[in-house]
Amino acid sequence: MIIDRAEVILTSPDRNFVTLRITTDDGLTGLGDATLNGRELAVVSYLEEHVVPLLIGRDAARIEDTWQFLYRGAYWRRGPVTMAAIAAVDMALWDIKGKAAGMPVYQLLGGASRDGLLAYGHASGRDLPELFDSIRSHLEQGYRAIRVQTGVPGLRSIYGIASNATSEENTGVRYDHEPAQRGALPHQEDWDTGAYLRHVPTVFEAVRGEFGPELPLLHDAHHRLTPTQAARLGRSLEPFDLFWLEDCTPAENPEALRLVRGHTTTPLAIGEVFNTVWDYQQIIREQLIDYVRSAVTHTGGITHLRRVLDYAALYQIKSGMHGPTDISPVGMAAAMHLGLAVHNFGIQEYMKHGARTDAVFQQSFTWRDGYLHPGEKPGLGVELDPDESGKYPYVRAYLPYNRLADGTVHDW
Ligand code: KDG
Ligand code: MG
Repeated sequence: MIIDRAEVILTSPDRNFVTLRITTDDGLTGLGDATLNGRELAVVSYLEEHVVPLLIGRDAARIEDTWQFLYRGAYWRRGPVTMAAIAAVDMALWDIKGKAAGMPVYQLLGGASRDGLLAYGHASGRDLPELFDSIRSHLEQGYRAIRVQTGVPGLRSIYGIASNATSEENTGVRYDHEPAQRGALPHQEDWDTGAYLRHVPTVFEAVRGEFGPELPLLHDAHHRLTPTQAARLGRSLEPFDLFWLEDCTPAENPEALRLVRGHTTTPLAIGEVFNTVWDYQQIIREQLIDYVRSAVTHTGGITHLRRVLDYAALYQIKSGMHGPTDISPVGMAAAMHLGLAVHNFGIQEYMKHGARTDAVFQQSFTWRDGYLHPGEKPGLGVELDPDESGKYPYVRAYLPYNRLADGTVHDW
């Protein structure tokens, strides 16, 4: 199992995806996801220029050693570009190991700890009627847990609200199943924390009134609040029994969560922009969070995220792996295998990809009654169709950003 070839495939079926394909001398292939939303070419270059030459001739079976070699050997450690590149290699090697063993990757990780993975979807609307329709549509699709985002009165467009995204044909703004307006230059959105903090509890009160007390509800604050604002939001949402409040404060300041934690029992989730176990070290040790939000794709692959989750398990902290549409079907499959195997699985984010993406990536996972399962194919269970991927060249696309009413750039 010597690595013979490694190629980076950049394709944009419904959005951009960066995929690494490793081929061994005995003809096995493995896929890894290295998609970094809005910065895709940086990872392509990192892989092509700096990682691929190191892989040729290596033993594909030595996953741990390859991880340590790429991480420690680079001297320049951590960061989203490096860790997405390492993640792609790691996933591809697990895929190959599974195929060589004739087993799905979750079996190699210790076997299934459960029958399926509870998943949540993204409901959103500019106002309550639109939001309720979106929640009903998600329930009809089988979701048993729902993230709730709404427009805020007085703000024209807010990230995470699918229905305020207009079509590419009309506006030149690229819109896909991720509820974001993305474009060849970043789209500017507005933000007003006061208006948001006043509005969100009224939304959850209305949702509980309409859908009852049992439906697990989640909310994402997208890193926009100060510690005191986050504490206030967590407290004001307590009567509505959230499954979690996500990314309440910016990721660079882990101490902020001490203040939040000290004032609210609303469960906290964080980490979709974290890359390593060291980003989590303090907040796990101090028990400042309840859920680890990392994607396999952005946290050094299965090998490293497993390490984060095992550490989290010591403190009764569970997984809540990132799974929006910018995680490719390969990254989603890796998350599903890992989530099925670890004991401290919490919930899996799951947004459906578009039809073009599903044609590029042939997948073997199942979605039944609100639960995901990675399937029983050897490896990760995803194959890439080169004819389909070749139809969709890269399209530059940025995430949006925010400004306050006075023109100040606000936290993401
Ligand atoms: O690339 C950024 C998106 O993946 C992110 O904004 C989506 O916050 C998100 C989520 O929770 O899925
Ligand atoms: Mg998020």
